[in-house]
Amino acid sequence: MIQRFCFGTMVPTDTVVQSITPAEGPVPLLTPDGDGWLYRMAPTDVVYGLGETLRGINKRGWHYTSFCSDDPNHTEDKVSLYGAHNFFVVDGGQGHRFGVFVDFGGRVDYDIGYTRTDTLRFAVAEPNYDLYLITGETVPEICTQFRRLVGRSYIPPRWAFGLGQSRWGYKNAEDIRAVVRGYRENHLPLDAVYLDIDYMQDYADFTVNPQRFPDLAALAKELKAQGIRLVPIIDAGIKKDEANPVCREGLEKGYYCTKEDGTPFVGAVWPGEAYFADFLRPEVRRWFGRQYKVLLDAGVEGFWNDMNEPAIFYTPEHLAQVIDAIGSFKGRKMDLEDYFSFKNLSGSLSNSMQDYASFYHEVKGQKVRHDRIHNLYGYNMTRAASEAFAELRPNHRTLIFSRASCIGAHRYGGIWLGDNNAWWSHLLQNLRQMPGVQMSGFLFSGADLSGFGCDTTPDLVLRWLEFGIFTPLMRNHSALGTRNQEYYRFPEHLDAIRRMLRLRYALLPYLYSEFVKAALSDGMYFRPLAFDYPEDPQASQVEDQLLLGEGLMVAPVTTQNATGRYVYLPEGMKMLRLRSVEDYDSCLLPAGHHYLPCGLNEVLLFIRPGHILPVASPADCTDQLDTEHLTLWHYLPDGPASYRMYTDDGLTTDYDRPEHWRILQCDGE
Ligand code: MIG
Repeated sequence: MIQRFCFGTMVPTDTVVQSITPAEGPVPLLTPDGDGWLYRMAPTDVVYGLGETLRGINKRGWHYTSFCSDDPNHTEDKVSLYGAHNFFVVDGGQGHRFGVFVDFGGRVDYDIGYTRTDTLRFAVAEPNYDLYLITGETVPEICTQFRRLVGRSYIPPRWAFGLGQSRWGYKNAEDIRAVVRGYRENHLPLDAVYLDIDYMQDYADFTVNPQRFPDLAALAKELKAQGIRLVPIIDAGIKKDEANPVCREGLEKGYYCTKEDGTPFVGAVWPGEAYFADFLRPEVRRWFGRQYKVLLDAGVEGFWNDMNEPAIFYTPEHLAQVIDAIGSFKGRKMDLEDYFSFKNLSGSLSNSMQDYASFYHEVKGQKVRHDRIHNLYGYNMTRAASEAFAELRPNHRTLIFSRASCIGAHRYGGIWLGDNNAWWSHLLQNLRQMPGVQMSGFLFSGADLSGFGCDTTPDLVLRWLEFGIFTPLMRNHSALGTRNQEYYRFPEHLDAIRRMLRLRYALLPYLYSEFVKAALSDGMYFRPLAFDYPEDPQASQVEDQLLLGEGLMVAPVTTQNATGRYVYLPEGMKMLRLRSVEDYDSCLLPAGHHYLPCGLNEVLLFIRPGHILPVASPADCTDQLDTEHLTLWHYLPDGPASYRMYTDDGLTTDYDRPEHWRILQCDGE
């Protein structure tokens, strides 16, 4: 059951798609407490959700803030990342399970047993929001009710499930060709190469640098012939340059966010001083979205939207203040206090609350200050692109995923988890972040494999890949200046890497089917163990394994130098220890704890009883995948069963046609 409680007059978020009559009277389960709500947790209560946040699958024991933030240092002390996902579920066992969704575009703070171990408290920045309380028998059922409330998740084209190679630093067409050669010459599968900001002319959106990429359309065509797509980045800020027709049109039509005095707001990002389109207005979304056409016309079929929290390096006003303040230290004798405030001055420039409170949007005719709807910005940038794709290429899927997001954006695109580091702890963090983002509807998601920042190591590349082959978005991406980490750069592990990549492609019939099932049924592709084994108290303790689709469990090794790991099995399963799709050993394991050896070139995969896994022959790209001739892996202790497999052209949007489903029978022999 879903109950809706309305407070004040909220700025519309367009997140909820069902109309629910507001309930009267007190909110059950929660106690009002000033600007927020309290819930007293029992010692065994587990809290799931809050989307893209750090720390555990169980969110207890820390505090979190929903306020989309560009912070490239994902350390344990941080409270916000790029997404703002205000949905969580309290699992207090049978009869004590409920979900909460705060429908609000501004800041929300959560204290989940941080101040007091037994107390959950959340507070909303202003008294204008809708609160949804969802009760149900099981956690998955509560999550599904929530997802119905907010609408069906985005489904990307099938090729987006292939490997993508990215790096901030590919400068020109030759760099891109070299990457493709590196993959193809080494017989490594690949479906996409990403273009980071250097493809643009002076970092201006919707331009292509003619020296570096003299003929993007020809390049796209040349790569497509090898089964590879180009995926360019689009940044939120529009370069301030009146010679640029896009910039000029936005100015003429008054499409940019404005300052108090009504003039366009300017903030500096990669293109230098930039304007920020007011994506909350439908006509602005339509205008911005249509700009993607110039790249679509060049044969591009996918995009990633960046810097849309929005990230702002500085504003001219704030910069002038800081320069003045720094200047005031000249000739003065500094005491320590002065020294520290001096030192902090330049650091205070980026992504500052002062700047976020200095510009305005127009929402349904009303002037609204940015910080009140901050979390809707990236959401509506992605929506702009997605709405335009639907118009420009009707019935066609275009890949789009974003850095900033808010629930609602899950209908329009996927997300990636932003600037992680090449740290073992971030491999584990990647796993732990998946259930939260999936609960919020972002099924198409994944982290930068091998790590974005810092120099990676060959063993981390391989171990991260051994988890990455299961994530819907599988993209290797790295920052400027870090060690090169394309999969062909590690001769020592080339064979193992090739086998792992080929394994991903072989598993695609299952991975793609389970993804589409999750999208069409408002379910989850990745789930914590306790979602399916609610009666097992051990299951909720597991923070380093996930259920994948209906029939599998994954348990990656996330520790450097480990040659195996402990795995918890809530029930007996068949374990596959895979070196490749052709080379593996398997055994039946009873429920309980097991220490399982797993060499650097191996991955552990568990088939749940009664389940079947269709496996294809590996291919060099998704377009070449043969989904007709399949091998069925299975664990059928109770006799024959069948698998419902989803296949379609991978490109059009009529997902609901019954002929897309095939029933694969298996007698268990
Ligand atoms: O300020 O475009 O998260 O993936 O490579 C950094 C350069 C801007 C941040 C993104 C990252 C991307 C980088 N961008």
